[in-house]
Amino acid sequence: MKITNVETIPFAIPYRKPMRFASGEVAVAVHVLVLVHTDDGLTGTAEAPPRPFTYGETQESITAVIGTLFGPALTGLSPLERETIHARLNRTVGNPAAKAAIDIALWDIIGQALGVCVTDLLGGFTDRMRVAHMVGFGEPSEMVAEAERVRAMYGITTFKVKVGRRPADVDIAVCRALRAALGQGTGLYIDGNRGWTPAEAVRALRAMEDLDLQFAEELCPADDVLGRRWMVAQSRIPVFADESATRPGEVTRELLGGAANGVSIKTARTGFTGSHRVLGLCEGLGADVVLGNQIDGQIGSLCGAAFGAAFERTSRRPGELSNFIDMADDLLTEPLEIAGGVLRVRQRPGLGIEIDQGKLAHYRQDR
Ligand code: MUC
Ligand code: MG
Repeated sequence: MKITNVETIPFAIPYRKPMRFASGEVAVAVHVLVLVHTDDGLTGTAEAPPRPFTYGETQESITAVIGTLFGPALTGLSPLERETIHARLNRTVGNPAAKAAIDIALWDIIGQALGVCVTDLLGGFTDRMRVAHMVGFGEPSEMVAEAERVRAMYGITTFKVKVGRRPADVDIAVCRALRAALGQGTGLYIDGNRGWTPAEAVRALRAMEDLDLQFAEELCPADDVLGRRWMVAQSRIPVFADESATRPGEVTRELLGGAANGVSIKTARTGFTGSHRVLGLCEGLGADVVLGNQIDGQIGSLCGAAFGAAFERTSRRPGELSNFIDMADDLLTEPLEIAGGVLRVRQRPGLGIEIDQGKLAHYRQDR
């Protein structure tokens, strides 16, 4: 089996409610559908969500880099030649979401060819993921109402609270209000998206010490090298790295440098192959992980769940798999469903992604 073509289809689907956080805002899912075609008729499918404020990619850059560099470099290779494929992709620096989508689509093809679901192919640990929901910026009362709505509708009982505003008092008030409204049984953790200085982060962490937060993600920029170590050394809750620690080398640097105690793994930026490598590294270094979310649509969330469920370590805590619930629509013929706080993996060959062609025709931006 040979790769014949890597097709990209830009599409845009609005959010009912924009997601706002310290490094940016997402009001419309301006994503790219990536289709890897083969000469025996199998097609692998994935979704690339550009996050310019985090990785510098845009919908146009993803389409261009796949069209001009990645697609031509892979044509004629077997989907099984994974090391060669990654060596060719990595001749170009950066472009994590474009590379990740291609990697995921290749695993989809391999699973289809073998008649095996990708979760079983990767590790087969379980068939479901518990789900954590991300609560974007708002007034304390709005953020509490959002968490209560999501808990009531989907049975989700773990929430990631976006923080990193200045001054930090509004975020501290939000976390306090959430703990009071949701009670002790609810899981809460925070994500600052680099919004605070180390001194601001330490002050905020101290002010929230009684709130039983599970961990705190990316409070300060990675370039605050000494400041981050100073902050972690004083924190009484674990500090996780997200956008500062994507590739294995960065993960090693952040963990061994004492700038983080755990790592967020996101398939939207490291695919399945890179995510598996980061996971093994974390296991070797004895570091905790969380399955994160790049504000993925249903396709990306399905892929995240397929990866997370494959391994014991990624299944330990709920994965961030619910951003899609705030989108006005999506592209799957069979929408994803979260019930009882759980998202189940599709037990079909490959990833089980089936695109609704009518919806794609409606939301695609290239025609
Ligand atoms: C997250 O965990 O940070 C927001 C920005 C981004 O790159 O990902 C999201 C969620
Ligand atoms: Mg984060």
